[in-house]
Amino acid sequence: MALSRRQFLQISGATAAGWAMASVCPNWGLLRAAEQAGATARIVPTYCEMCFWKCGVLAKVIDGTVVKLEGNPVHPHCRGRLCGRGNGGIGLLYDPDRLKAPLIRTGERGDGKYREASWEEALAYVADKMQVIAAKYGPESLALFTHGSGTSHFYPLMRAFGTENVAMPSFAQCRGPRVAAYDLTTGIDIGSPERLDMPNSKVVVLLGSHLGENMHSSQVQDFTQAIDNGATIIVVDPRFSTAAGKADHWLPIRPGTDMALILAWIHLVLKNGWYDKDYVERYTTGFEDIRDSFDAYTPEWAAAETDLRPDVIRETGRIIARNAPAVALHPGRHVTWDGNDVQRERAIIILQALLGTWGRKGGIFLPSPAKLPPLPGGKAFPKPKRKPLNRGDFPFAGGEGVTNAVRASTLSGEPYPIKGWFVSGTNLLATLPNPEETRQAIRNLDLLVAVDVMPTDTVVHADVILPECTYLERHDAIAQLRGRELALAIRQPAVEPLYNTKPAWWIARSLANKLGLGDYFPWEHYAEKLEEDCLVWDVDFEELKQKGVIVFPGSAAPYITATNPPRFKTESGKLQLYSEELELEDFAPVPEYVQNPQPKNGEFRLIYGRSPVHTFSRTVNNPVLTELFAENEVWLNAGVAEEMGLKSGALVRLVNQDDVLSDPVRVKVTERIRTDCVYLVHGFGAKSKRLNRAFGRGVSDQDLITRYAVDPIAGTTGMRVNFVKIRKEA
Ligand SMILES: Nc1nc2c(c(=O)[nH]1)N[C@H]1C(S)=C(S)[C@@H](COP(=O)(O)OP(=O)(O)OC[C@H]3O[C@@H](n4cnc5c(=O)[nH]c(N)nc54)[C@H](O)[C@@H]3O)O[C@H]1N2
Ligand SMILES: Nc1nc2c(c(=O)[nH]1)N[C@H]1C(S)=C(S)[C@@H](COP(=O)(O)OP(=O)(O)OC[C@H]3O[C@@H](n4cnc5c(=O)[nH]c(N)nc54)[C@H](O)[C@@H]3O)O[C@H]1N2
Ligand code: SF4
Ligand SMILES: [Mo]
Repeated sequence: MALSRRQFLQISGATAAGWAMASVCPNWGLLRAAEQAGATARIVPTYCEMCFWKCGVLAKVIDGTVVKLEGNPVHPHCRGRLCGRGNGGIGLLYDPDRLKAPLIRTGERGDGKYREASWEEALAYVADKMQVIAAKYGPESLALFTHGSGTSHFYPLMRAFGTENVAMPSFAQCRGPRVAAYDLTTGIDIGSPERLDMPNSKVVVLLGSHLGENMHSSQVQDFTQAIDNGATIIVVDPRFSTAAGKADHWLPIRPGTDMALILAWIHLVLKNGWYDKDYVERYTTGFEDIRDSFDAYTPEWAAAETDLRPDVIRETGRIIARNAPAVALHPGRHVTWDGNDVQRERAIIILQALLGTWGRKGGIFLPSPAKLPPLPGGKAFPKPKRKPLNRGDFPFAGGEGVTNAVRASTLSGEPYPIKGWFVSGTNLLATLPNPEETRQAIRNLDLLVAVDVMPTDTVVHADVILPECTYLERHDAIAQLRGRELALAIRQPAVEPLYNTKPAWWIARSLANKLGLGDYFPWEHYAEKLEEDCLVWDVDFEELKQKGVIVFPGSAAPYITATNPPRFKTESGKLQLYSEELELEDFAPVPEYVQNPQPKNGEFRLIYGRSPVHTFSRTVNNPVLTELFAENEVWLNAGVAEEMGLKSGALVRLVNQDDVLSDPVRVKVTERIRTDCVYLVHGFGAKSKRLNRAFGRGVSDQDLITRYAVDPIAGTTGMRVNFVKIRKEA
């Protein structure tokens, strides 16, 4: 092999090449000149917010300018290696299009007309409108949409104000079904990072989960190590993903049919007695109730659903079972696919359990049992008079809230109206399915506040824009990292905030003061609170500031032993194969197959995923990262393209089942995708003209996602249920 499989996935290698190309970044020259002049850089450890993996960053600062970002070698989430996006954080810091001052809207919502305001005026405006809404409709009529580190500042502000309506796309459009399924089945979350013991696995199974494009630093390193160790890699994906390129078995499944494959694997494990009898006996409940439920799901049956060969299903099932428990069967992260997502996740967990992988080497390791002393609770929040709407009617929606339920109440006014949205760190128009519904909901609002770093599509609809400084310019909560070991990591400023921007803690506290809620933020500067937290935890704050991360030695207990059993937090204390909780709510207690609609003639299912150098819509204007990947293309199967007379680079538009027409987009003709779907990298197609680099580049998958399938158990939205036709552009 000319290029080892390891090199292909290498994180820093590709990034370094990218950086060399990225002449747009002025700081290379600066760094070189400074180094030649003998200047030494100040190193400030912090953690990354280019995505939510929270890698440890060492920021090199010369003369008040951040010149380079490197991975912190002792940080468990990156082990010294940042991904391309992490390195590209400088591009965010010095992006000339950043939000620079508080803005108050002067034109219509969405037309982008604003005037600059002082912080005093902008915050007074927000506080006043919040109080008007509370007086007229009650404080519950204000909702928070949030993603990322701002949550720890704005959540207490909202609760203090009297509303529990908090909703997160990272639940409802992402991990929600997985959270609900693990909660119902094991009572323990699989964690972020997911606790897969890939470096010790003999088999790694990825359903979707396009690792290598989905670029989470330590996870990609673990996957690479599994490959290097000679683990058998099984990748199930309708597209020949980067991970499929490393796989021993690529299963190009018909989209929307993964449940059939998983059920067939369970069928094989049960029929052939390949399950771990001792493990099932000791650690699970309900085996007798489920054992006959999978009889009908034969490989032949699944083959017809999945378009995979029955012998391939059998062979991969056998490989998985033979190598158990050292099997890392990835539950996925973005799992809102088709609306039956909690049940699909349940099926994965049942298979993990039958193979005895939970708590076993090479499977799923156990979280660090180490405990930190609890932080003092602070002043109690008032109890809202009305029931929060953020869970809708979904019994297992979870505390992170269902975005669509809040949007629905904003649209209908039922059971009570939501009149104000406070949006922090999420670009709802690019993130929630059916953006037209989002725009309509926004029209119903009396107040839309956006806290952001960039003038995104959602931000330019806000009445008041509060510009946050970037993660390289601020403090945030200390990250508690619970992987194999317990660790703490600090977010602290590498440089002072540029322009007239402020950290979220300052914005939340200042607003609280204006609202008479200052008691909930009993400190002057957030650094004081971090220091107090460290006192409670008996951690040396100075050491944390200096090292960036403190790992608690001896805090790991990854595998089941006689003295270290798995501590499932279910009613039975065991892993619940059969779910009585689901049964009580009239849901199937054992996962069942539900057929999803398939494309009609001339249609393709719209599927989407990640570019390794972008994070959703948040990096599409980044000067460094756009140099590496400027716009998305639509992947189209080569055979289909030939039939249609389309060549790579041709301009087309996509039109969906509801006649929504995309902007023009270039075709990428490839053998690497099935004939029944087309693929887009998510996040492109920005409409905000204030994003000079991103405006008009690529197309938005979200605009074409007018349909979504709500999971009846968790209220999350499956978004891979849309079909498009291809229209040639003249
Ligand atoms: N570079 C980068 N990395 C990221 C992120 C980012 O924005 N940028 N975001 C992070 C976040 S928050 C998340 S949640 C994760 C998301 O990343 P994943 O959890 O990996 O997301 P998936 O939707 O599982 O993966 C997309 C893959 O699913 C395939 N696919 C589409 N339909 C089907 C199907 O029906 N069956 C199967 N088996 N495969 C299908 C697509 O072809 C694509 O390869 O990525 C994380 N990592
Ligand atoms: N069609 C489709 N929809 C999806 C997905 C998909 O793949 N396809 N992925 C889903 C998934 S997995 C997830 S997790 C969600 C993610 O959804 P979002 O979190 O909404 O993702 P982004 O588009 O990155 O929006 C992040 C926003 O935060 C802003 N921001 C960045 N840094 C900061 C900061 O430091 N402070 C503040 N205040 N703001 C900041 C950015 O400018 C941007 O406006 O989207 C979901 N929606
Ligand atoms: S995976 Fe990349 S973007 Fe995400 S936190 Fe780590 S370095 Fe930052
Ligand atoms: Mo996500």
